[in-house]
Amino acid sequence: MIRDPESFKLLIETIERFVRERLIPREEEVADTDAIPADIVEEMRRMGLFGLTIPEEYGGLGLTMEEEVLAAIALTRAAPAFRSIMGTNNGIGSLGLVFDGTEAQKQKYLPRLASGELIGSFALTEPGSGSDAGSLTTSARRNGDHYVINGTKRYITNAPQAGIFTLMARTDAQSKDASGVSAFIVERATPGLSIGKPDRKMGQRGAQSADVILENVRVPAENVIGGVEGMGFKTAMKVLDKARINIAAVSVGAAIRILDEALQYAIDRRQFGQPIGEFQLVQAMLADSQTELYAARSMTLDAARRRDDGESVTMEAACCKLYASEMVGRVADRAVQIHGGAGYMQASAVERFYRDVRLFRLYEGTSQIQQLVIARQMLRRARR
Ligand code: COS
Repeated sequence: MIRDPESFKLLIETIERFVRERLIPREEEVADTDAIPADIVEEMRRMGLFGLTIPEEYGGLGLTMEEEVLAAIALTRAAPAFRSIMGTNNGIGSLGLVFDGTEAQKQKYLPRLASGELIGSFALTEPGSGSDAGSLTTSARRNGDHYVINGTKRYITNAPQAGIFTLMARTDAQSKDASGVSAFIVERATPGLSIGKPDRKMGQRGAQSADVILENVRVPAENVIGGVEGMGFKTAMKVLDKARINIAAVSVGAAIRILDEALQYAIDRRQFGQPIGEFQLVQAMLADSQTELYAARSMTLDAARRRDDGESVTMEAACCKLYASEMVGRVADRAVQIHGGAGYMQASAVERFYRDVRLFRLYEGTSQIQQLVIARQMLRRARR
């Protein structure tokens, strides 16, 4: 749902200009330094990009899902690392609070997340628990009006920059499954919390992730999200349902950029006396990419609109994440192929995107987890 087409058009045009004039020219610098330049982060803050999805009453723009998808598509025509720095505040790093936080928790943290003063991060995965998120072992033991948290969280996006973590830990030591998990807001400055060295990844340089290590970290009981124990896994799943539509949109945005690069190369590059884009075998790669991109964009917008209409979209979100993240992998592969040897060189944007987009099939649930979620939902709906 687009609430006010006129002002939304202005927002998208502003984002597109920012991407074209400010972000794309700095992509190589980001890849070389593995960081987003401070002046760019400051501009993002001023533009309100950290609070796109945070409700207006807490200082954000309160975008609907359809608006968020269109904004994400516009933003991710630049290297995905740019989107990553504000991605957690608009997604997994704030949604737990937005969905299930108490009013006091929302008042305390959401305005600072919306302004970008604070970076929010989401800590679910552990060394021994990835796809099987319900088996996590980080423990939170109640001690008076505090919990004492011990454990390690792994591959946590924006951990080096984060001011707060939405962190899932086991409050019921007797349980082994999702039922004993609670969600906490843990502040970075809490004694006993430390951050590992930034991970060295295949791609997405500039989007940092790291371990979060908790050694006897004392967190006030009032920081249990929603104030109720045992609801943390459900909070995490609700967060991921929404975030998966966003990753689908991000995949679409990246695919648009990658295909633009391939198309331009097919026009400029001449072999056998003509632009390679005149050859039917190259045209087939362009056409397949365009078709799949259109399909992914259409389904992502459909899921977003359904969500805005109040439908439960667990299955549709997983369908979009699965299809769009696989689609952008194929598009990136063909773009490298169209570039030939030039596409294998680090100077080319498609080489970098080829590595960057590989992550979309892995995080926020692998393709195989999406298949599992889709099939489970199909069976559940059929049995009703
Ligand atoms: N929304 C709300 N509640 C949900 C839910 C959703 N989308 N999905 C599951 N739940 C609830 C279930 O209803 C169940 O509650 P009840 O016991 O009251 O019925 C509870 O959560 C446990 O669900 P389930 O039994 O399906 O959990 P599983 O342990 O089988 O795990 C998967 C389900 C595999 C789907 C889940 O662990 C998952 O998504 N794993 C991937 C994690 C991931 O994406 N990690 C990426 C890192 S985070 S960036």
